[in-house]
Amino acid sequence: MDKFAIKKRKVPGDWKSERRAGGGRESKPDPDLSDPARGEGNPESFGNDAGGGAGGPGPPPPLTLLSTDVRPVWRHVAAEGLDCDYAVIFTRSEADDIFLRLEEELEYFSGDLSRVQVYGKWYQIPRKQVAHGDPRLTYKYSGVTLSPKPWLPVLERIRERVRETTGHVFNFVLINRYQDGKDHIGEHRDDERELEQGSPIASVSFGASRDFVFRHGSARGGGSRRRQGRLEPIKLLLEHGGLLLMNHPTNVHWYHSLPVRKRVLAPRVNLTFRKVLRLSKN
Ligand SMILES: O=C(O)CCC(=O)C(=O)O
Repeated sequence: MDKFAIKKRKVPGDWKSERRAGGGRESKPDPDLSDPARGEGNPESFGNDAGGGAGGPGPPPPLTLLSTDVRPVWRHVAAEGLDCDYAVIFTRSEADDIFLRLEEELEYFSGDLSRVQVYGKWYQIPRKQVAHGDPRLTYKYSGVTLSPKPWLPVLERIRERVRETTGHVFNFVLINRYQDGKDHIGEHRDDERELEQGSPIASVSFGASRDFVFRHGSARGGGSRRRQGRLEPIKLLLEHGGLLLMNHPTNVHWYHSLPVRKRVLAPRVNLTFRKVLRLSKN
């Protein structure tokens, strides 16, 4: 049974990616993506053919219309209630440069802002975190209220590439830094009330490749649907310079996590661009 589909496709509403994708050939479902037991931290588990500016077949795009020479090869990842698109959108040298700048320029939150509250107890988060965005926005999750720092040029550069590639303009970015494979993020959904309803979340990664796992809400706690094997977890490898676009309603039905991967020794920085509403205080 075809539990989920992974296809190369253009991102809806993206007038540029059709040209850049250079083909739109459908690929077979990749069994690694449905089997979390296989290939822990295995760089082959998503394949790297989308990376480093390598495009699919087809004519080269007119140079005047592009701000970059990378040609994203989009993969559509779909399952019941899950709708995502993934592509590497930065060349290797761009991604290297951006990663260095992020490492030099970001100043992560500390103290109370680096803790979360779970069932009334406070925990230090197993990674570093900071938020940047438009003035006067706030973002509340797990008992913490984040006020974003102002945009930095390197963040605007990434945001602009995301806009060019997807057509979406984001006003807030939550940044997570994982020192190595011991740092992680637990299973959660991005469903905070500050998020504009129906808007996608654009997750861009730099540094070490890491597994990213989606699990359907009904599969949590060993529910019967899981036992029937109908909604298995979906694992993606998020690479250096890659963009995962999580479209609605993914975050309604599916939880995601970045699990521990002890074999990963290098750092990674992930940026989730979001559309945040300005909520009046109540
Ligand atoms: O680092 C990642 O890829 C995941 C980050 C994440 O889940 C989040 O910011 O909500």
